[in-house]
Amino acid sequence: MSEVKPTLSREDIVRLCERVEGAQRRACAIPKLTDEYPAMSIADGYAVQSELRRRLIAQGHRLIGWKAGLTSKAKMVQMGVSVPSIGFLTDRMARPENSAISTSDLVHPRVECEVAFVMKKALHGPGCTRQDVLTATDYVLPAVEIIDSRFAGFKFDLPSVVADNGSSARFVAGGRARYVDELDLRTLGVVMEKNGEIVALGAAAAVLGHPAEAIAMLVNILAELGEHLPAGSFVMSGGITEAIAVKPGDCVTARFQELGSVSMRFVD
Ligand code: OOG
Ligand code: MG
Repeated sequence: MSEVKPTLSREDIVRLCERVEGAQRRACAIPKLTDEYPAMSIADGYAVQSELRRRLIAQGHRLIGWKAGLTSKAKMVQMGVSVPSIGFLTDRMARPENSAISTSDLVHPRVECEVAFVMKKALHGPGCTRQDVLTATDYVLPAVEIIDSRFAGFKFDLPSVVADNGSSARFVAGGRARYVDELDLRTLGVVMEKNGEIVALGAAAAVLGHPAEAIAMLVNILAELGEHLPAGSFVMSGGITEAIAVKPGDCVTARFQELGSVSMRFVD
């Protein structure tokens, strides 16, 4: 994020936040925000996201962590956006392993495999490094994120997707938790299966060379927003492969080397 200060007025930020919040609640697609506000900046996107976070917390949602997004080449190519971003995660987005996940409250869900970090120490940017992240990490575990852009056709630009909280919708963490010093997080392989067929595969180095790099990036963006990463946070480092569309009836299993697997099925 180069420009920290929003360019839009407070009224416009609130208006855009209400639009995104309504689309999330009703699970209906809306045009990307830059159609009406072509000059909207990335900082404006984060101002809308921060307002959304404030409102959800005021409604009783609990902030449990953060996510990095657009951190792999596969994701950047798929979405046509070349800059990583961050979003927040709440307790209401979490789903248990092996559960049935409803799609009736989602627009056009997609799944992606991610390495999740659980922090034992707080991290503050700027200047946070991969090594700082590894030292502050309690353990890692495998996760599947279910993203759901609120924008028509799953098409957006960076300011719009940041305002939409990085398409965050649901996530499932599980498998086997491991300490980072027992693993090589670069060569860690992942295979995603849908209905028994392999639909995507990759290695975690696809995420900025090393997934801890994505967490460092996230901490440094948090610093620009005047925030930090508290101890105990659950943080997803970004999709390793492109995201895969799912519909009711689909069963998904993500198999991670060393970390076990995470499964779920999708229902109406
Ligand atoms: C934006 C969210 C990106 C990831 O892991 O890269 C993301 C999107 O693709 O809709 O969560
Ligand atoms: Mg993701």
